[in-house]
Amino acid sequence: MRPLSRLATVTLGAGLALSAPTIALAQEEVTLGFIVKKPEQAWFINEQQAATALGEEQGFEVVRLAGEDGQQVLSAIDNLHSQGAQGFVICPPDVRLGPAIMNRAEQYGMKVVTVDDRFVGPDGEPMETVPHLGMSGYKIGQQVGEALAAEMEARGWNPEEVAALRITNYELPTAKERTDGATDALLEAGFPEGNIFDAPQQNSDTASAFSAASPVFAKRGDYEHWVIYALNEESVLGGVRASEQYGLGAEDVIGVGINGSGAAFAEFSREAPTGFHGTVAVSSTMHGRQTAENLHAWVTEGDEPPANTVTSGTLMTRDNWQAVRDELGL
Ligand code: FCA
Repeated sequence: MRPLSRLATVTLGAGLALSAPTIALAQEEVTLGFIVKKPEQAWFINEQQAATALGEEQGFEVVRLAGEDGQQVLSAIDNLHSQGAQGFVICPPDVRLGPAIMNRAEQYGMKVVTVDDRFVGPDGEPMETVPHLGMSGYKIGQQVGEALAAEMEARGWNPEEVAALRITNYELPTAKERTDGATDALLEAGFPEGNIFDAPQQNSDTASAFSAASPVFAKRGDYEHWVIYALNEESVLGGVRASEQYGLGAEDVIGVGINGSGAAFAEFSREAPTGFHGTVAVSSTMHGRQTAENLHAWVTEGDEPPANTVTSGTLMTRDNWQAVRDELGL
């Protein structure tokens, strides 16, 4: 039952009309939106599919939408309203859109849950009133740094002669937490701070990372060995592709990403190894399913989800990726 038809008009004989509430909310059809910033990326495809699958099991509808910029997000919310949706899960294209998104959602009486990227309020702080589920960014970043240090050691590299390409995205708090965690773990393992070079990316995808990384390799041609890290594996792949353009081979590069999605599986499936050594995998299936479940319980039973849920990761490499994928239900 859609909100517009919630008040059914009952016609009584000679032109008399009565409006009466028809069906109670619990029996109503539930429609939830799932809006993502990068609908073409495997991570987000999987989240949306997992939410849809849960809806099929539990009898509610999930409308999957793209929100690649502020305008598209607001239109997506309007669209959801016209479909009678009671709420949506969102990974916003820019966390500072939080107040505008909440404003629109509240006009329609919709409930909102964020996934992956948490809204930031006008004061620059996370919007604590919007329930969130996302990675434990700093810890997962540390796992990346530890994996890089371990592989450098396994290859017998002298850290003094190794450069680190740190692809950054400081606009996005979870991204900063992740690269900070990786940096701290590298420093802890004795990596020289002066050998870390920044490549600020404009976005969170492979193309923006490639553009950011290329000039760094061009300028630092004196290093033969590189480690590469970023907020996600798509960006690390951009860095690895850029390193290949500068003639660096798989044996000269150690890239470790984050996510454990189709982008990493495709890389691990290549016949010859590349500089993409591994990725810290997190269950996008769980992120999609859990946020949809939380929102559904909120809409139907009034159970407000926890303010902030953080998830953990497992290192996935060419050697174990299929086993980790199965374990995480990916
Ligand atoms: C951010 C990144 C995604 C994924 C997600 C959990 O949104 O852009 O790649 O890592 O966090």
